[in-house]
Amino acid sequence: MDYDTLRCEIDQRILTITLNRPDKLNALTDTMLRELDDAFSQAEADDAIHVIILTGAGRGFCPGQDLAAALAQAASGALRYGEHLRGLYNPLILRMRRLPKIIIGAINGVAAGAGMSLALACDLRIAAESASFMQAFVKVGLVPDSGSSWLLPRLVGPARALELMLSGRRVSAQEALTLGIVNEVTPDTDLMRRAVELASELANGPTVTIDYIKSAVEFALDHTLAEALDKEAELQDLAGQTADHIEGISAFLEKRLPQFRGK
Ligand code: LHQ
Repeated sequence: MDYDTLRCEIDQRILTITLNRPDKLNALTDTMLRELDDAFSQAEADDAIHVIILTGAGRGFCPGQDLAAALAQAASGALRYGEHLRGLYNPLILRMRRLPKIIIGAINGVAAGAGMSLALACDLRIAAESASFMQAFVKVGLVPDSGSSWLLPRLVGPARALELMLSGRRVSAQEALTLGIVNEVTPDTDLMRRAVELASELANGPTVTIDYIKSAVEFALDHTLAEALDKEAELQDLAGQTADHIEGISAFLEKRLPQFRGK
């Protein structure tokens, strides 16, 4: 995985994708969006990758769409935003949500606009103490996009989501923890160590089942209880046929730690 705007490293079944335009706090360009989509697509196909960490180089996570590029496109009339979103952002967000592997956002700095959406599209978020979150769209006269209108209310409830969207204010990592936007906050210097520790736990777990758990929650969020019960039964049927399930029960009965193999 060799890219212009990303750094990708694979170690111990963990792929770390680092957004890499630190001078612009990793603002999203068309190239970066295409490269991100490609990296996630390759991660999906690669059996050697069990968990993905998404982070940013330098002091920012991602401040959203590169506004200079957006202005150039808008001024030239070359591309309407709707077309831009449908062509590049929306497929990426859907790919992340549908990817049968856990994505951990290691939020190292400010996540604003579509950069916050990108953070929200991860399955779990660990934030550095100095990280922050902004629904910055309103500040530039735009509506929340790239999934924010769907993802944020589900995390914090509609009233809090609206308040953040209407004010565009900056939310600290600590407040994000209280609101339920992030799972945990670490000292800045500990962020990647903790993200890798969590990723390792997951990568060494029953990964097939872990992927089913992700898809069960994703499914339940926009289906009825009856449909979710049926989905649980379908997925439990599959989980019950994995070698890791047999290993989990055997380890319990033999009073030892399980050795999961992701099968
Ligand atoms: C940037 C950006 C940026 C370019 C910092 N672009 N350069 C819209 C259109 C189409 C389709 C898709 O979706 C969207 C939705 C969006 O995502 S709209 C964008 C929403 N985001 C924003 O409005 C955030 C804009 N950025 C800021 O408000 C600030 O930069 C924050 C609060 C994030 C950080 O502030 P500071 O820590 O004070 O850093 P800074 O402002 O000095 O930025 C550092 C550099 O990064 C600077 O470049 P320079 O060459 O002057 O040093 C900024 O221009 C650049 N940068 N965000 N989105």
